[in-house]
Amino acid sequence: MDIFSKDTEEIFNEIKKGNRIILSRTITLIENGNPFGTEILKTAFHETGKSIIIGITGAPGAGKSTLVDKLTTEIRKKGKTVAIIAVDPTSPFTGGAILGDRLRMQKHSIDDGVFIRSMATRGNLGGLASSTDDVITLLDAAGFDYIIVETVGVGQDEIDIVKSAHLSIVVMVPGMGDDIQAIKAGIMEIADIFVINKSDHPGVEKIEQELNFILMLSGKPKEELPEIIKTVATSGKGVDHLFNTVEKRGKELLSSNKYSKYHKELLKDKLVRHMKEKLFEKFRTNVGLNIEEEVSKILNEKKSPYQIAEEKISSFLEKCYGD
Ligand SMILES: Nc1nc2c(ncn2[C@@H]2O[C@H](COP(=O)(O)OP(=O)(O)OP(=O)(O)O)[C@@H](O)[C@H]2O)c(=O)[nH]1
Ligand SMILES: [Mg+2]
Repeated sequence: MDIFSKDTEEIFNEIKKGNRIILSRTITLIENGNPFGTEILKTAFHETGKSIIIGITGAPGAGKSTLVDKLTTEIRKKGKTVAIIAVDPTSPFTGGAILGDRLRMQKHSIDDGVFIRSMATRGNLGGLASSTDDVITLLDAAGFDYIIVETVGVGQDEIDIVKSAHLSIVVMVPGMGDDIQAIKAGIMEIADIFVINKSDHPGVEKIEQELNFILMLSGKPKEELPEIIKTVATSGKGVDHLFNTVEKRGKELLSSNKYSKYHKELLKDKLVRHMKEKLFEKFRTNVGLNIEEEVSKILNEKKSPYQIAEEKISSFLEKCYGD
């Protein structure tokens, strides 16, 4: 089906009916910054605000996908649907995983209640966090009960992505040593749950102590600190506890006015981000901006970024208003 020959209502209806091909194509449009993707989002938007969005982040190979796979099984047992987005994966969704993992994920991929998608668009002008956020919007409107976003590492993009989740899970593994110090900035404030995965490996107590110590430094009362859950994702040990926590938080969220508060906060971010991006895009095309060229002017012609920014903005405004 040629998606461009349909109107946005028709497309969105297909998506709601569970047409996965149309859903995937729409996600591609959003990823590519195609304006038709935005048109579909405009139609879909009024049906958002119902999904529980879970962000899961951690070092490469920490076991995130294996955990997501196990959580998916638990979610499906409750008859709920789930969409999974693996953002910029270091390897295909099941990671460098053994064949067993791949087979397990295949089980989910033929399940109508599960939708899995990888996104690897780092470097796009709009930014990875921003296109991921729009894809979450679409999946929410599509009617998934849970949306799980898996990201690797803890850079600014990941923090931004995890920020647009209701519940953020940070996965660690024993033997991380000093890494725990390195990741504390930024991620500590946004984590709701810490998972110590691979707790079949030595060094679990050490990492737990370090984590507790760092959390204590925040000065928050104990009940406000994120929970620490130990798991062995491969065998499923501890995953039931993790799922119960996730489900409990999800139910609390949906039954309290917290959801609408969260939703409002996320909307503020979305609105500002969208305006910034649209404005910048207009500006960029209007003045024919070539970032590389401007940077070489700074380096070779002794121009400053401040001067160039001012000049470009003045010329943009002149073109807009003829001042
Ligand atoms: N021993 C042990 N191995 C595990 C555990 N969890 C995951 N693994 C293995 O660790 C490897 C990486 O697991 P993934 O689930 O792909 O990890 P990931 O964090 O998604 O990896 P990337 O997406 O590539 O960053 C696989 O071989 C898993 O089978 C665990 O609890 N214990
Ligand atoms: Mg993975």
